[in-house]
Amino acid sequence: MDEKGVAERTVLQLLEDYRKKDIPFDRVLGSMCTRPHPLAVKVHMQYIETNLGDPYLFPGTKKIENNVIDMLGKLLGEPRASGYITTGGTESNIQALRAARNLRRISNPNIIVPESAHFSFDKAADVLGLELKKAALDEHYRVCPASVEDLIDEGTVALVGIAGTTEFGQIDPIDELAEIALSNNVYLHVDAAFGGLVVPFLDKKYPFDFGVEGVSSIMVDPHKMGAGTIPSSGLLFRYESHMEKLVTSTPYLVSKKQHSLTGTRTGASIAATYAIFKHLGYEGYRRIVKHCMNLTSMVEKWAEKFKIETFIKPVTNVVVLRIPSVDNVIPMLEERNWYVSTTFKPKGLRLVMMPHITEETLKMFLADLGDVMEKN
Ligand code: 0PR
Repeated sequence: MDEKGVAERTVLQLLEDYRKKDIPFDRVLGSMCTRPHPLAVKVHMQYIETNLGDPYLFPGTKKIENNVIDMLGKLLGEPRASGYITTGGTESNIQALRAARNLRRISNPNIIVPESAHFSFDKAADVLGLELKKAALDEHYRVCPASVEDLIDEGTVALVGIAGTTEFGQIDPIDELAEIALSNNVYLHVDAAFGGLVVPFLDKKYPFDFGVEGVSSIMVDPHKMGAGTIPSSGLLFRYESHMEKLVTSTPYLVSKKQHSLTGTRTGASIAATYAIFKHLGYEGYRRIVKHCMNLTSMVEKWAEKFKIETFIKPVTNVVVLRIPSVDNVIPMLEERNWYVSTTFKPKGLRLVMMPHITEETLKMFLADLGDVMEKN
């Protein structure tokens, strides 16, 4: 900061220049975020002053949060689920595992996650003092239940399954994990950050939510496939008693307890999530998912035509192409103003077909990708 401020228009000009350096979503084919729905943006601005760190002052906004949790509970198979809206998938995963750890309170606790788990679990394990055990995957990059079973011991406080893995969009066999969890009396958390707003709207049905007995908690991020504003992730517990393991008392406030990890937290993205859930309904999300799955099929057909393998037959709207020297291809695509991503192990070109991508954009991209590969 300087001693003297500058005119508003100067500041806005400075910011416009910075913003121009960002990549517009139309050129992004490798991100799990998307342009928020215009209604979400409008409502976000209307609720910009709200702080659910103090629900006593914002009882209306608190009711909205409860409504969003009810809507998510209904979508995910348990209308009576308890929960709250966190700042994102990372906070949701940390908090779910914190509840699981606090339920047992044993020394040297460990958790078992699939090898495909998002790095937020590394953070969670570090923050919570948990040993992180990684279970092997099968040839379709789904977690191998036998490997999970092998890793379980008396220190295991939670198992994790993923519905929509970060790299391949794959869905773990949650029903098989649930059986293992039930027979070993262990907590099961489902990371549906990406898939929670995809899987329920696919033609093919997958058991992944509270409909599966043995699933203790689920999280899903409206700021990914929900087209909500950042930050928005729903964390849901089947039993209120599990959520109560997150309670911290807030003695000097009028509302006497908090479950969230953060204190001050925005109600803006929560109201925005409420607005789009109400506005789009299941029908709207089915339409969005259909669009994204159509794009996914377009990529698959293109790959088939050019004899390029996909590592798995896409299950959700993520396609990973086996492309030789993919690391050379990325900068060549960047030169043409396309932004994609790669998987880590095995290495492939990772395309995420998000709602902001149109058929025209995809056709232009695939033409450029073909061209670049020929030149490489
Ligand atoms: N769980 C899964 C399955 C995820 O894919 C992610 C993030 C998280 C948890 C953590 O969520 P938050 O980032 O909300 O805390 N997945 C995306 C990824 O790593 C996040 C992302 C989104 C990264 C857009 C880059 C980007 O441009 O790919």
